[in-house]
Amino acid sequence: MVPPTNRALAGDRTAVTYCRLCPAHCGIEVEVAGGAVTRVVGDRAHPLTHGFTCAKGRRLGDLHADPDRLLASQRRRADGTFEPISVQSAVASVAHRLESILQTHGPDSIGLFVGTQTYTASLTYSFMSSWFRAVGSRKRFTTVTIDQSAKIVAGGRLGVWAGGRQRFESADVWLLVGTNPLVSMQGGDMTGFPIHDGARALAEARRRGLKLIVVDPRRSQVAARADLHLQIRPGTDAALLAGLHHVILRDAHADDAFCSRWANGVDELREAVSRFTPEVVAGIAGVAPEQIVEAARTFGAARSGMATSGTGPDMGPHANVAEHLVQALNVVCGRFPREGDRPGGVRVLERGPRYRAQALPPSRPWERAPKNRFGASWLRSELMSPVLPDEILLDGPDRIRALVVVGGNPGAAFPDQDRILEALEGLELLVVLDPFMTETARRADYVIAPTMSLERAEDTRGYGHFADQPFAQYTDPVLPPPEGVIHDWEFFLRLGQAMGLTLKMGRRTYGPEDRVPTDVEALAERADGYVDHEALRAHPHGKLFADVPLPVVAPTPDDATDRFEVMPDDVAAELGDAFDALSSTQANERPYRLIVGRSRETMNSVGRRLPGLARNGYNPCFMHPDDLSAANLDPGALVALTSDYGSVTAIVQPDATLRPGVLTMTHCFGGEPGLEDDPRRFGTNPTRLLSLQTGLQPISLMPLMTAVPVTLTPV
Ligand SMILES: Nc1nc2c(c(=O)[nH]1)N[C@H]1C(S)=C(S)[C@@H](COP(=O)(O)OP(=O)(O)OC[C@H]3O[C@@H](n4cnc5c(=O)[nH]c(N)nc54)[C@H](O)[C@@H]3O)O[C@H]1N2
Ligand SMILES: Nc1nc2c(c(=O)[nH]1)N[C@H]1C(S)=C(S)[C@@H](COP(=O)(O)OP(=O)(O)OC[C@H]3O[C@@H](n4cnc5c(=O)[nH]c(N)nc54)[C@H](O)[C@@H]3O)O[C@H]1N2
Ligand code: SF4
Ligand SMILES: [Mo]
Repeated sequence: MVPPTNRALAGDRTAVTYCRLCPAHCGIEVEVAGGAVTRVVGDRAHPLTHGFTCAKGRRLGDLHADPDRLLASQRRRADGTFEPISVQSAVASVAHRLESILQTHGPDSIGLFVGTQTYTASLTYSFMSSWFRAVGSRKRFTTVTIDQSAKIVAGGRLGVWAGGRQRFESADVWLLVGTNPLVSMQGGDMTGFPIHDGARALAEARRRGLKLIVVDPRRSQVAARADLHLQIRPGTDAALLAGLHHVILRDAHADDAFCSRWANGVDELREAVSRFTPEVVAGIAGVAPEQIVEAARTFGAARSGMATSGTGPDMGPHANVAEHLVQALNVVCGRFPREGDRPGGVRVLERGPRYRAQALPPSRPWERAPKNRFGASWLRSELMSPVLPDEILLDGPDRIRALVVVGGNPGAAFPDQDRILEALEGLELLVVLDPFMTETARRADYVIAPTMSLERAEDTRGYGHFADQPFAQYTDPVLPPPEGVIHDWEFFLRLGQAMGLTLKMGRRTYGPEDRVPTDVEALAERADGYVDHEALRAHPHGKLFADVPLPVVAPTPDDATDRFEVMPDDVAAELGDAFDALSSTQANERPYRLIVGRSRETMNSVGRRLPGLARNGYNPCFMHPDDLSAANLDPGALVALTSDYGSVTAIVQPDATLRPGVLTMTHCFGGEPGLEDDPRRFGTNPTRLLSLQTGLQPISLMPLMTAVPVTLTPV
């Protein structure tokens, strides 16, 4: 089903390409012998990554050749076992079943869950989205809303700057709150932190004088390289950030000119943070008052540089208000590109936004957005993912009866594993596109076996905002795809055609009778940037295109009157609640706080089963060595972790970079409940400790995923 490409893929050779497991897109060289990958090394000629790779990238070949990989699509039999089927019959059967559900129950009875392995695949996202638009359903979910939905809420209440973000590359200071980009490679629009060979970029920046401030309960890889590390108690970010605002306003570090032109509510902010003196915050967050003052002064006194954040504050108990205070630091200190400045990110393969020196007002889309049958809002054309299980399980005329999951494994990744598994089992039809029989795929009626990255032609379109230089790269497929697999994007096109739908993408439409393009054609057809596809293909290592225009911020329009709202009433009320909750002296009977954190060896669940990749083979529960000895535990001991909601068993290991009292365990391990419950072999799934019922954030309905109170008992 995969159309033949026009390049010879046979023979032993070394191919130049880039890794697509995470947004860093590291240049790699792939040695191929006998049709399989024998070695992956960094591409030293890559203009941005200079040969840098990580352990999981170097195991890409093993991931493709994994003996557990699905080489054909699967259909579930009546007895629950699976049988292989051809892609043609899978497309036809899925189309038929979806059409019948569509006819009886309408488009909103069909759901789509978009996982993280779609984001770096060049064509999947647009074909999948246009298929879903053609179906006419609004029940779209992505991992973004079990991740950092606080950023949507904060931007919606504060407003955003139309001039883009400042550049790390020319900043004097940078504040990272609960993000570890040297491991997560979360950069670009998310944090502005360079992700291409980030350690080297950071070292260079510090040599020219950049001051790095990191807020994290763990001395993470990036915290270890910071000028100032505030090793706070988990979940106290809102208080710490309020403390930074307190000192910045008190010591006159605010950018008064910027605020008086662009911001409302600075007096309300001053009032709201007045209680958060360095001494009070020190008591809450467990760091010295001098550190808080120093962080505020270092940030406030700099000329440029932003405050940015990751999952740490956004998965915590006061996520929306903590994230609001992060973004508000940039407003109060005027940390945005002005007229004539160059904002961060350079697009080469697509046209970027038009940057203007102007505030866009709070949009509060949830106050106007349509609501689902139990009152949850659509934001950015998706429903907040935490409501997915209820959308399936709670009765109603537009209940989701069929779900398509692509590049995701909600059965492992979703908070409250029991509930999501119950929901997946309650569907009339579950279709999962995944190369592996995951917890999600095992519950599917059809599992579609897709190509993997080295079998696809792709380009770096969509990632321009992650690079500070005009970089772009195209890659041919390196390996011929196994016979029974199909590109994800092609599955959606053929499914649409089988359902009689026309897919619309920009100027291009694909109707039921149209020929299915090759991936090279499909990539070339959507090119609308500064470099045409032929030119791009001439540079296998990728290229810095010197003649691509660098973005510049246009002047403020004469009629610009919109302003940021730095402390609206609802945020002030939430900050008040956070103060009360955080300063209450009542001891929680669960003494430890379990926090989130990514491992370098895995990309969510990708790589968890590759022998020798994850250092221990499982995901340990790390704790401070002093906590380990106080609890009389040896490294490798089995313990039970219990939250207010659930209980798991895990293996403890020491980690002196943690703040005492803090436990950390990476997610997406653990495997099939009941079948793979051995934590030493399969690891532990921390989502079993999380609740979708209680402790949800307002608006986003985000559950508590970090700073989770737990008890630990030896087993
Ligand atoms: N190697 C690898 N890279 C990945 C992923 C992966 O699984 N593996 N996942 C990708 C995905 S889906 C995402 S969303 C991004 C996430 O990207 P990041 O948010 O940068 O993720 P982490 O590297 O886990 O960094 C989060 C940091 O927050 C800290 N933290 C935990 N709780 C708190 C808290 O209460 N307050 C504060 N201030 N800090 C806290 C943790 O100690 C950790 O160092 O990474 C992406 N990149
Ligand atoms: N406890 C806890 N839970 C968390 C988090 C946490 O920090 N703590 N983090 C949350 C976050 S931020 C996120 S984003 C989610 C991650 O949620 P998901 O994105 O759902 O997680 P993954 O397990 O990485 O799912 C990716 C799936 O894609 C498959 N895959 C790989 N390559 C391809 C391909 O080419 N095509 C297709 N179709 N599939 C492919 C993989 O086999 C895997 O099953 O997890 C969330 N869950
Ligand atoms: S997974 Fe590793 S090698 Fe691949 S792009 Fe990300 S950092 Fe680079
Ligand atoms: Mo994520």
